[in-house]
Amino acid sequence: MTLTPDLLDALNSQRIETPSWGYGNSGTRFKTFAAQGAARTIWEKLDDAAEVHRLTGIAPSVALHIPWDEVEDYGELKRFADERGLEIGAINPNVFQDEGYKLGSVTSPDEKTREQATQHLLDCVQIMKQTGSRDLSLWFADGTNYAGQDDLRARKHRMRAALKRVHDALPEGTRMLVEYKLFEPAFYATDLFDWGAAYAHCLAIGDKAQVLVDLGHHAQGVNIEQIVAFLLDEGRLGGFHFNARRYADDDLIVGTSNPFELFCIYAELVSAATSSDALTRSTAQSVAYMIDQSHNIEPKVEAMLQSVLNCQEAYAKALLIDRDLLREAQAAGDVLGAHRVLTDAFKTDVRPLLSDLRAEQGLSTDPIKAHRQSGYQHRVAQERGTQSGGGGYPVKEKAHSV
Ligand code: PSV
Ligand code: MN
Ligand code: MN
Repeated sequence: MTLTPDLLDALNSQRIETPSWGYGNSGTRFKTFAAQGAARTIWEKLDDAAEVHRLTGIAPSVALHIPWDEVEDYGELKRFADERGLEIGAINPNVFQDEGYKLGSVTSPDEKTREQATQHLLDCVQIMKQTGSRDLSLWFADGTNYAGQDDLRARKHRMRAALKRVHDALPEGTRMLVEYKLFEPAFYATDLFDWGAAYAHCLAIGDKAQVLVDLGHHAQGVNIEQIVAFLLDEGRLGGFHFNARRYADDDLIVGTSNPFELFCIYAELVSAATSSDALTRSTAQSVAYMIDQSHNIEPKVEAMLQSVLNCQEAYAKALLIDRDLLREAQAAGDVLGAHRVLTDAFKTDVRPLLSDLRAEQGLSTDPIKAHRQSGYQHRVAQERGTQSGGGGYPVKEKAHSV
């Protein structure tokens, strides 16, 4: 298989954003394992992200989590990122770790708490302006644990009001990505419990609101690629949080337990990007591809490299689908023939192709090997040591994994 100009163009323009919180220590509710050389500050997290980008060439932006990544001067943070060839990606406001959020943040029955949370979201809009970020990425831990604990419709209205207020404060050319999750930390009802709820809010509040699909946030067996296709077609798919899960929101390395799902998702995106429908096409072309993982026992930088490379492989395979043949088989009602067109692409070993791509780009053909040989991990372990806690999620305050 050779790198045709079209393939080369598409693969050259692939982008995957990495999360600051994937570079620091993190854990489950049982324990945070201290990783040697794990980044302790946002500055070190940016250094690690720059290493992932240097080796892969496709991870030039980093998502921030506020206040975990709070700094005095965001202009300085932006300059620091610029110097490393990075951009600041999505801003993720944290409205789930204050004492006051026990009953919810923007949906809390307490008006003062709602105001505090909404104010934090608005502060994050200011941080977007200072860092050049284009996406405000919203995930809420809000929900209830018992039937009758709170009024479900009232909570919906509170969510809508907060989202609307923040939406209307967004600068032109930016957007809000609304993430849903079926459960956890709330166990009876979650305010943004599925894509339909997120979509309904987005439709009601305005054009700058789009849905974010986190692969870990669905019930077992849900067909995520179908949700993706639907939202693309409606012009409301804003972005992804890539990870892999088996049981709940496990936040494992994307493409490890779910390679076929990841491929099918990319297959929908590739198909939508060339759709004859202008809205579907432009939606597909502006999707934010982000990783949301919490590596608990893996070396941080290597885990992130693996994640980015798994996305690159899935995308490359999706680009190889013979679309004409697929359409023919579908039109002829050839059930298994159509399926085989997809699986032929999925089963193709794209590693030689990607190695050629990297050679073209002047990168090392094997980024993981290059990382292992570079001495980076050894150097940061010497410089940063092994810190318990610190960075990433302060786990004792979390209900489960990230
Ligand atoms: C919690 O489930 C979560 O993993 C969400 O996916 C958020 O995107 C992430 O934490 C960061 O706040
Ligand atoms: Mn997420
Ligand atoms: Mn999650």
